[in-house]
Amino acid sequence: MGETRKTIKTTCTLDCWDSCSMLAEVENGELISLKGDPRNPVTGAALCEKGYNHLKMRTHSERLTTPLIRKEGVLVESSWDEALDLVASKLDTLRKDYPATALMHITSAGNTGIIKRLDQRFFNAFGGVTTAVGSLCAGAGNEAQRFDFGRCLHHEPTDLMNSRMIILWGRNPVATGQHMVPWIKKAKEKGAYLVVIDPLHTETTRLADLHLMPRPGTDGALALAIANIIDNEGLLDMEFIKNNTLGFDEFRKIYDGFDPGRASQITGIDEDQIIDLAKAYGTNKPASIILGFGIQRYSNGGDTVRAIDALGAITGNIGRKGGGVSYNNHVTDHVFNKAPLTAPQLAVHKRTYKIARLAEEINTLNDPPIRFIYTARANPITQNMDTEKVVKAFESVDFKLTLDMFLTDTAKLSDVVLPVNHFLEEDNIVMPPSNHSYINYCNKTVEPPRGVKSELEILNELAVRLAIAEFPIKTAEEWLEEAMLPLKVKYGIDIEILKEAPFKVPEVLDIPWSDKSFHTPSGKYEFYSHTAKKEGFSPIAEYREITAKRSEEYPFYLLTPHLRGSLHSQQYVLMGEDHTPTVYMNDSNAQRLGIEDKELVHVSTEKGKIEARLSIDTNIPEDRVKIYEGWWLQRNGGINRLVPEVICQMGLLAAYYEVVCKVEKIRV
Ligand SMILES: Nc1nc2c(c(=O)[nH]1)N[C@H]1C(S)=C(S)[C@@H](COP(=O)(O)OP(=O)(O)OC[C@H]3O[C@@H](n4cnc5c(=O)[nH]c(N)nc54)[C@H](O)[C@@H]3O)O[C@H]1N2
Ligand SMILES: Nc1nc2c(c(=O)[nH]1)N[C@H]1C(S)=C(S)[C@@H](COP(=O)(O)OP(=O)(O)OC[C@H]3O[C@@H](n4cnc5c(=O)[nH]c(N)nc54)[C@H](O)[C@@H]3O)O[C@H]1N2
Ligand code: SF4
Ligand SMILES: [Mo]
Repeated sequence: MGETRKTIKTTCTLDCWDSCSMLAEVENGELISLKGDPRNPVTGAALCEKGYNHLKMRTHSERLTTPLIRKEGVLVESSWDEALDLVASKLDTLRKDYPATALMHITSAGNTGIIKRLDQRFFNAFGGVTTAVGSLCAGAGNEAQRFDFGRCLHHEPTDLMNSRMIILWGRNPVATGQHMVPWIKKAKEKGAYLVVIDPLHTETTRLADLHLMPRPGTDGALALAIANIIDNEGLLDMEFIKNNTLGFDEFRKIYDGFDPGRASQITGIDEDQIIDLAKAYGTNKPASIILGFGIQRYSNGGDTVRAIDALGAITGNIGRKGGGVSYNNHVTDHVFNKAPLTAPQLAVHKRTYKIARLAEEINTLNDPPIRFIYTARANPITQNMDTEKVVKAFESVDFKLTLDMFLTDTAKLSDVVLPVNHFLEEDNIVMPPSNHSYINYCNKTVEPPRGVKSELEILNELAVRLAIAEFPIKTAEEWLEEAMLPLKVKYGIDIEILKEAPFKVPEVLDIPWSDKSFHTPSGKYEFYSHTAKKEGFSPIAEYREITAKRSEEYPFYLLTPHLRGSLHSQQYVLMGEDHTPTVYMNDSNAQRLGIEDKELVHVSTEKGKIEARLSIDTNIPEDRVKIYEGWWLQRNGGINRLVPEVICQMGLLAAYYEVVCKVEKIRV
């Protein structure tokens, strides 16, 4: 046998801001190492810890390699034929007895590659099932920027080199998308002033020249006060406002009510600091605002993003090198044709459910009720709100099928579990995420473990068993080629070229909105959005208090942000058996409650109670505590037991951080 060491181009498919271009070293069919592909200048040669950990995840001893079927209450190993025959017969019965909408399709972003959308085609061809609307993630901000700009466009991190000031607002890139960090550091070396606005100390706030800590969910008031001060100081860019925006006078009426004193009362930030920040933002141009998703996980989240967008517009920072209000990046419509993968025209029936109210929807959907839940690339038992209610709702449904690599909390509650490929074991394409505009091919690097199938193979086998003609049997490559046809026709980029190297999406302006041609109905930046009004929202950004109020009984805001070492619940499997969450609390609170560091405590909300281990953190303000999300319920985690199903209407977003709690010593 000859020498077979190869370097194969692939891409991290985790739902991260970065979607790193990767290179895999493969020797004699074994994966030896992973590294970043420097041909993508934004993500470069280094991966994050989770990226390198894909090697361990792929070969983890807990990885599922056999289908499981529930028999007499217990999940037992089965053959593929038995499992697929069972699933096919359940699907067949369902379509005979009900409209196909008796099936609920739950997917999330366990893998961001486009081939995964094929299950939409499958279910549309099956008859049209109950599908999700709304968001667990970024939905409110996406809608906000649709109202303001027409769509979301993100400056590339390389553009931070042109910024004199950077405001990271509710985003923690050191933990959640680290490839922005070198550019932030370089910008600082060039003299940029870095402000971080976050109610918690984080890995990122350590880099800040100024860290402001608003009370959770109050940033809208802060932004309106900044607008007020900028106006009073004569720092408005009237030329930009006049030429490129709609509805400024209405917006002015809103921010007139927010003087620094009022904003200070609402946010808990010193008046002087608010004034200094406003003056700094109004004078240091260009200034870039980089918004995170943390900022909008509240019932007022959409309006918060709209109020902050407006700061970019009143100072003329929009469409400018080194400026902008960057949030998300929707740049690929013209190079990607979803239609072959999703085929919405095939659906005979249509019904939607709000993903942020999953349990409520399962419980109340009728005519037909939900009889079958199909979950892929998602772990709703751990990640959706109000775990207890979700568990009960799942238990009430006749048949649950989960496709995953691990026996997650959701898989564990299912009737059939099918083990699927790791992304390194299959072909796929990943569209640009927020941080850059490169499309990346994921070449299959190695064979999957024996006993594992790709999702496409599973869908193919079910389509044959159910004789679904509109789900023709094709390879991943064939489907991908169809979806990428615009790229080939318009730019001559065929799949073989894409397989070789990261490819920058053509016709994307280096600086978003530099042509001042906004995608709103008026073609202008819209402080006042008729579209928002038509859709039932305030036409202008306004500030409303969140519904969660601290009280004597529940004295703390509970923040549950993302952990650096895991993508949601996914890499917690590397942490061993004990998933008792850590709750971070200020030392004076701990003293008052008579709790020692590392002691077990109860954390409770109106929804539920969990056990957690206390970690004293002097940096946390007295009115809030922090627990990272993602800990597995089956291992004593499950922090969403504490979180009620509160929703932000804009984007139908799960308002995860809108909750108050208490912490108590466990008395034995
Ligand atoms: N390591 C790791 N990386 C990830 C993920 C992960 O789970 N782990 N998840 C990925 C996904 S799906 C997403 S959506 C992104 C999210 O990426 P980010 O938006 O960076 O992360 P979040 O943890 O949602 O929130 C960011 C920050 O917002 C702060 N925050 C909370 N409430 C408020 C508020 O009221 N005002 C302000 N100003 N700030 C607030 C939090 O304290 C937190 O530090 O990360 C992606 N990357
Ligand atoms: N309290 C609280 N809860 C939160 C958040 C928060 O900040 N606080 N953040 C929310 C956010 S932003 C998000 S995006 C959601 C994420 O919610 P989910 O996407 O449900 O969370 P993950 O834990 O990433 O689950 C993805 C699952 O997909 C599996 N998987 C990976 N690749 C594949 C594949 O190719 N095929 C299949 N079939 N499965 C695969 C993984 O093993 C994993 O079990 O969580 C939300 N939940
Ligand atoms: S998780 Fe994000 S930063 Fe880490 S390797 Fe994957 S894409 Fe890159
Ligand atoms: Mo997310």
